[in-house]
Amino acid sequence: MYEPKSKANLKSLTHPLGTTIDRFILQRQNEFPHATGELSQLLRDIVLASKIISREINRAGLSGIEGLTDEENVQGEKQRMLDVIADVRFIRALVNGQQVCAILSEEREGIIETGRNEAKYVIAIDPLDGSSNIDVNVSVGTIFSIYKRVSEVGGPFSDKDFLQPGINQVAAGYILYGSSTMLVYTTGYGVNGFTYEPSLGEYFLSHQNIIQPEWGDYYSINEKQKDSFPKNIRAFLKSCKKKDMNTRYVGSLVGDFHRNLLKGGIYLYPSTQKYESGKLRLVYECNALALIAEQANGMAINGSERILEIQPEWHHQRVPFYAGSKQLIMNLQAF
Ligand code: P6P
Repeated sequence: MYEPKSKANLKSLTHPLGTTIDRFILQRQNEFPHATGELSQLLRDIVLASKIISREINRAGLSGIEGLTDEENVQGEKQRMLDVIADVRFIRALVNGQQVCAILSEEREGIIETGRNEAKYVIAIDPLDGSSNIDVNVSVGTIFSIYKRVSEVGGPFSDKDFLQPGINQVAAGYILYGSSTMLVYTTGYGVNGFTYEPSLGEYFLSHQNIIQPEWGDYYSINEKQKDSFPKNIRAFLKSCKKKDMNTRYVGSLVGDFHRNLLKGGIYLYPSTQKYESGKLRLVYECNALALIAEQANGMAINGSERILEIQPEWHHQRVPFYAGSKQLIMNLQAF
């Protein structure tokens, strides 16, 4: 057995950074004596699909799959080939993994039954958010949200399984396909980030126990429709300008959210003339990011209430979304 020269060596040998995501998931599962391993397997299914999507995205320009299909999705948005590929890959991995009884996807109007009625979880997913950025090589992301079903295990899923407030999520997170591919997730006990090493096909722990800075110098918003923003939002934006804060908006929610999570900042998508209830989706975009934000000591509101406490009425429901550094959100609330 290797005998390190000093304690310090041992420490460097056992430093948690470098732990693979599989080992991390297992370590966390072992902390819960009653854990059956089903949630761990579900997380591994997401990891698998994300590796496949990462590869597809990184070669999109070469394989001619960055373009548009001639289909529209439930959002009324033109579907891109990679939207469809990501949707199919995640659904296939989740169905084969057998840990969910139903799947809600941004790309599909209806909920997908997996035929696994014995499974106790359901998952809501935005397979590829911001995909219009792919052909200009800007980061895009997958967002996922996992709930314990409220319908009876063994029976069919119910719509109610997907209409739970975000506070009920058992796990949530995102994959950011950026300069590197990162997976960031929480099971309610802190937020951890893993960086993908394609040459090894492994994710390694790279950002342990992420805490969002209480302040930040970035605000992320598309001001094109500022004249139709609510008055308090316009007043808040004016105060940001007065403080000479930086505007950073890549037009990809996961990219903007992740930068603000690490550096401090606030992402805003208010109600606008075009999107009266805001553009972002509560169930498979805002709830997952709101749980990450709060678990990292940040905040996420719809203007008046915690995102996580909103009772969803519809699976594709839109809400105004303000998420980021605690002090910035509290300043916004003061307006
Ligand atoms: P706008 C991408 O379509 C998206 O859903 C988010 O990823 C992004 O933050 C937002 O919409 C961009 O919307 O209206 O600024 O183009």
